[in-house]
Amino acid sequence: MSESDQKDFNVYVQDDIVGWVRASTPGGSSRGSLATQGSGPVTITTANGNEKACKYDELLPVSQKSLQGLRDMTQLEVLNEGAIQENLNTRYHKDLIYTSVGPLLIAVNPFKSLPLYTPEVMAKYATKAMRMLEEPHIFGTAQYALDRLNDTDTDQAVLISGESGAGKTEGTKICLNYITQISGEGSGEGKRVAEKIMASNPILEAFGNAKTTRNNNSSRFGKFFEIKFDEHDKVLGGCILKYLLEKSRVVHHHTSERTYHIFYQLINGATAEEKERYGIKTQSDYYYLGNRECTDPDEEITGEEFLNVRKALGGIDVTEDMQQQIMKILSCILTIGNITFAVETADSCKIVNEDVVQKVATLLDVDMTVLCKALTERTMKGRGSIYKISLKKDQAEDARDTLAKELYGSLFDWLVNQINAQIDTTKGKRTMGLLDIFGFEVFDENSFEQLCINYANEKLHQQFIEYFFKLELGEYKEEGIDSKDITFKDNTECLELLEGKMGVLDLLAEECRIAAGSDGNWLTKLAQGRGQHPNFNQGKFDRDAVFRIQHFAGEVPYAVRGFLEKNRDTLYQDLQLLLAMTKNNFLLDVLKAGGRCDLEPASPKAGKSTGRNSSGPGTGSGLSKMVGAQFKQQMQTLMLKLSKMQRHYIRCIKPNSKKVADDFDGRMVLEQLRYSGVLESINIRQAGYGGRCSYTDACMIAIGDSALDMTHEDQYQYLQRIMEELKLPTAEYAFGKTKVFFKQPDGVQNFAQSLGAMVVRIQAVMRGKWQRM
Ligand code: AD9
Ligand code: MG
Repeated sequence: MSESDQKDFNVYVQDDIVGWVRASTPGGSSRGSLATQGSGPVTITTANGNEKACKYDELLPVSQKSLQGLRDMTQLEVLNEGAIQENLNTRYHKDLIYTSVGPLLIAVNPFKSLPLYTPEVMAKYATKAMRMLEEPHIFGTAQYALDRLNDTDTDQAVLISGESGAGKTEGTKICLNYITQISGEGSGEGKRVAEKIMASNPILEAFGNAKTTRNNNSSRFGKFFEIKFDEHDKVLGGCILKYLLEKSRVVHHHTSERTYHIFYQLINGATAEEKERYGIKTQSDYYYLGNRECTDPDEEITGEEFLNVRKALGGIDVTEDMQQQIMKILSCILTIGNITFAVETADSCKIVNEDVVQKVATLLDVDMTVLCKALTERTMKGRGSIYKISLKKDQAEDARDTLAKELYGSLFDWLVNQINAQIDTTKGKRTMGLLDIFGFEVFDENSFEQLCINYANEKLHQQFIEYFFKLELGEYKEEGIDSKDITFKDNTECLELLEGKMGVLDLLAEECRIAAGSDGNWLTKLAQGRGQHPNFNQGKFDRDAVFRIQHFAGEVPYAVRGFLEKNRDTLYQDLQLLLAMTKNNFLLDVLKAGGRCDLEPASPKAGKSTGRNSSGPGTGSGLSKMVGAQFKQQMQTLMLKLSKMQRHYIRCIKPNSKKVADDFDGRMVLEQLRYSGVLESINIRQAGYGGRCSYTDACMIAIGDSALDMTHEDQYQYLQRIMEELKLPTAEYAFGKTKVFFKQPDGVQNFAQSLGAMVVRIQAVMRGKWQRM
């Protein structure tokens, strides 16, 4: 490789290939040849003959090895975003969807079925020696975590992240399947639990997933699956923690999206008798299903899917009787959506279709008159008195939708509890966690849900940074290795803005406690208190007010409208009391699971009363859970848990937005690599030392067990002489206090292999020359 204009341009030239145009230039990055020379603007001719204008300093050196598609990208001779994208691209087109970057696994969604998960492949990764030689694989990561569980007695966590449709849930299932197959057999109990854990998947997907524009099977909640092992490393039990189910989808979805799969499964799969019993109609009869027939063949749901879900429910001991009750609740939710209201006076409304309300009352097993009142009136508490106000049409519609969302949210919680009751154990000795949680999101319009999701991603990113960077630097420091040039981007400032004292979430909770609180007032306070924060950008202050937050993955504009209501998640007392009146014990159990069984009048749960909130329409008669505060608490608990675990990261990448096979959109991939911190982790690995081992281990490789008899000083002397003999450039290695560090040592998983290669050289040296040393 010749180098040209190195001094000025830092661009490699081989033949006519000069480098990369950065992805930020229109069209994304691509290999190209230089059409014009110069220090300023130049023209690049790309492989497909197109010409691109760019600046010389926008060019990046090309990697020749990236065209080979290396398994571990830390071995690329040039590590930059172009090389990484090309390496992934090369592998993707060979159906090699897994690639490592040191300890990190990147998984590119193939959007097609590959023979990668057969029992034969599984068996290969279950053997340590074999695994080292195999291609990177999610089984490899799962097995490595299992090995660490055995060897170190430390709880392990596999953290799977990526944007919607990138393959997190599929990846989680593949991991779960592997773990339960490898560690689930043996005792009868282990097998039983493993089966139940696997049965939970179709249930969670039916009730928690829906078709969105980005993913036909999008999970609308986050989950952390904990698998517990006994002292023989066999699966003993487990537990699912769920985060933020998107309840609003029950009552509203975009026309090109759908609500939860279970509703369509019910309609297509219930028997004629069940349909008759619970008044189940067809898709076009329900407002919550968009009042439309299924026209897209992709969307067709067969009755068989419902049978599968029912079978899975049976697998976690949801009896036939309970299943009937679940169908009744689902039918009730759909029927609730069909209740309509008409304006009566400026301040009141009336129910248009009482026959529908009657059906709902029957399905809920409550009194029809009480139901009508709960939908059209609200009980308020004033200074010492209780009175009723009429609801306007839109308020009544809100009350109706809240009822539906509440029932569905509680049903989902009940199902999770039911799964947990079947698999939970107090006996587990060690734990392996699997996290499948929403990736960073930015839409045209971003609301409270995106704020929570992006906050969760900031928390995870912080741990990721800590794991990769702070540990890395910490080790250099401990070993006395110079690391002054190694820097990394930290996101503590953004987190401080979001979760810190009087930060975004604090101020939101504060505003929600005020009866006259409003989205606009919250924004004003936010701008007053946090206007100077480097990650806060004040946007518009009009009706569609927005503010912007600079997240680690980019700036996101949030539209403030609806934040307070979503954060309060209030179930008004009238509706609570109505539900409490049901004669249906199963429904009562479900409501309890949803945490709405506290029927003391008007006692906001999370939002401790400030005395200001007892009379207004905002929170006056509701049970407020303060979603944001709860989520913050959940995240903090999760992070604490994860911080005590050894973590393994899998970054899922969506190769194109069309959701099709064999289509690699380089620009989209790069964006995700940047969001997920992969580029940063590569930078630090390249800047530092990729591999290391203790003096003792290094000596043992060379002379076997007799190394154990050597003093530390002798080991150091010995290794120094070997390095000299091998004529390794001094920039290639460094001696720490207890370890020797290698600049290009191939990442942790290939470490042993590369040492093996070194041994051959060391032994050759020793055979010939050691005597003379
Ligand atoms: V979301 O945030 O829940 O919307 P996920 O979970 O990241 O998203 P999911 O796992 O559901 O994405 O994957 C989306 C689709 O990609 C799946 O339905 C499959 O059709 C496809 N997929 C994902 N991973 C694989 C795989 N390893 N092999 C084949 C896959 N297809
Ligand atoms: Mg998912």
